[in-house]
Amino acid sequence: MNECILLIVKPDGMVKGLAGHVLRRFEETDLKLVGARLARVTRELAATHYHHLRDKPFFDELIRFITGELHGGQDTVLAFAYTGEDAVSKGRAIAGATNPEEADYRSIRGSFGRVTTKGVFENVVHVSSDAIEGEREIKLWFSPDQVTADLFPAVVRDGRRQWTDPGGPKTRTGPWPEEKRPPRTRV
Ligand code: IDP
Ligand code: MG
Repeated sequence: MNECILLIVKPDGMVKGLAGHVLRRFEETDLKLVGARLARVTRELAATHYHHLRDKPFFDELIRFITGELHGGQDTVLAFAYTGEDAVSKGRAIAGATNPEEADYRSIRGSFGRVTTKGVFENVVHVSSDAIEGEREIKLWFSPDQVTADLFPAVVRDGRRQWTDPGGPKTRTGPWPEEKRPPRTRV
């Protein structure tokens, strides 16, 4: 099945100089790179991205991690959009299991991740967990003009191209928060 995924080199991967390694591993697949950007991770973007984990005890620490607070203020990450056959399973295999201690030692997380004493999994990369999340996340991190393929429907609104449905399909873990939707303007 053709799928889209978001890959992020998280702040720990950025400060450890692993961006090139991560990109190399993905270059070895047949997935097509359709978007790349250096993104600043604000608390709002982080909370929206990890919306499904908002009730977890480690949520605050996770937000501090992904915004770079735990890595010397590394507030930028590299974000990539890929598309291709079985992109989710291919990408997740390269990344490894969420918990670096349980990840295959040949995977990126198994090789370079760690569990901190505060219990955060510093696991170097993010890879979308399924195609629905892949769509939601790519729409969150990229505008239609920042990807080189027509991945999802887009419209011109307020003079610029935007995703027709910014949130994408609702996730299985809860509804898209209503307050995060940009207000619809009448033409
Ligand atoms: P995934 O990144 O493998 O898709 P998710 O469950 O979506 O895993 O969790 C997002 C991120 O939250 C993980 O990559 C990891 O950094 C962190 N995380 C998830 N579960 C735990 C946990 O039980 N303890 C600490 N950190 C966690
Ligand atoms: Mg996930």
